[in-house]
Amino acid sequence: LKVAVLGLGYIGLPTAAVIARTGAMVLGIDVHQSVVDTINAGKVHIEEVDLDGLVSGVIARGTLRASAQIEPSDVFVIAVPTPFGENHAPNIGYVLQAATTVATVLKVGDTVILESTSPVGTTDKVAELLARLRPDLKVPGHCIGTADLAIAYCPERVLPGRILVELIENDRVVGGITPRCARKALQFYRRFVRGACVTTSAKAAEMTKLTENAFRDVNIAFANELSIVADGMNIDIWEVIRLANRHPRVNILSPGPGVGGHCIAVDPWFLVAADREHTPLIRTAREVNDGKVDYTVDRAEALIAVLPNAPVACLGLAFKANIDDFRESPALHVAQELAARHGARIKIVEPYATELPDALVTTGAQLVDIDNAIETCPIMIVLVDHDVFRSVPLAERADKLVYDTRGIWPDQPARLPATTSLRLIR
Ligand code: SAJ
Repeated sequence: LKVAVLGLGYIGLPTAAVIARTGAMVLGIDVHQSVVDTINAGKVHIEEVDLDGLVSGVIARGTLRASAQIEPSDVFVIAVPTPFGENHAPNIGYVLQAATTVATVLKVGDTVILESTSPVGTTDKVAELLARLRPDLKVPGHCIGTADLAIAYCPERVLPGRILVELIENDRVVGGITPRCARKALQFYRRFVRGACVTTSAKAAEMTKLTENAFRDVNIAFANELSIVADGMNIDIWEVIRLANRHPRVNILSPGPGVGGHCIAVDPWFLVAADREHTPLIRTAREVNDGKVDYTVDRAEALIAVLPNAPVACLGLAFKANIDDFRESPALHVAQELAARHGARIKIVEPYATELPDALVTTGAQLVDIDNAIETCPIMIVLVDHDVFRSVPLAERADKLVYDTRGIWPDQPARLPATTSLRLIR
């Protein structure tokens, strides 16, 4: 079996490597020559647990190869970005560009699968485009009788940090332009997926993916909203959530400094863009989560003002715990804002960074390790729940003024500085 994977990013590269491990001959395509060269040298350009060993192994075995040029294959997997543009309108330009590339080498019997998170109807647009570019082929949905191709949508649902495990173990939803397309794509996923593979229509599969991430966003927004209400009433939100979650049918997620990453903070907008009138809840959730960043900055400011001139430790820049991904990170936004205002007073601790991102360098803020922060900073703002922060014992922080946006230190004594109207800060 020959497989081409278009887009060698956080999803495409692990997917290509996992397929190559099954013995299929995989060609990874990327428009960036530097990415192609890195992979062909057996190296990786992204951090993901165990990915480096897997990629160097399949490159050495010759089952994975990268190129900027498409070649004829049996299965094409499109895993390119779908960002949003103005007014949060989804941009499927990269998907259509990838489909145009695929069209140049398509032949009878091939399967084209879209994995990128996409607005509902995108797979239909891909089919339309292929029908237009290749009038010599019978394209499903655009022909009478048996089609020459199978076209399907199968969203990835892997969690960064667990991608290689989840690629194999998660259930997959396989949506075909026709039921026959879905069954053909299913055979492909059965090669490497141990979870259940369920077939449906392409449109239902597209909406399923958006629904999953919107579900999480709405639920995190609920937690974030509650945390602000609790702050106003001087109540420990973490205790309230722990207590409420003892109810057998309640499972509240964790508040934080906002929602980051390139999925949960983006995908709900695709649903809003599809039907603005009927999505007030999903839109509001997005606004609540985005607004939590500014709220966090304001609360951090109030704490910083208690000890003028004292060094302030900002713990974490990543968008979530135990990863080195800073894209769309609320922690990074908060740290940047505080550093812009307080310069060298701000010390950043980020075990997953070797140097500060550019926007922080110019502020005079410094990157330090956790030991240095504990020694020198009487104020600590927890922005990411990295394990290394979680394990700092009470003895090392009991006398600090702490704003713990992630609830990692439930034993932190509340301190109410007499000099301000500041409420309880944990
Ligand atoms: N977060 C909270 N509170 C929580 C959980 C998360 O504030 O209780 C924050 C995180 O700190 C982070 C953001 O939300 O800033 C998103 O993190 P996440 O771990 O919830 O999700 P992602 O973005 O790493 O991955 C999500 C996953 N989707 C779901 O869990 C429904 C993953 O399965 C998807 O494959 C991925 O999006 C994607 O690519 O769409």
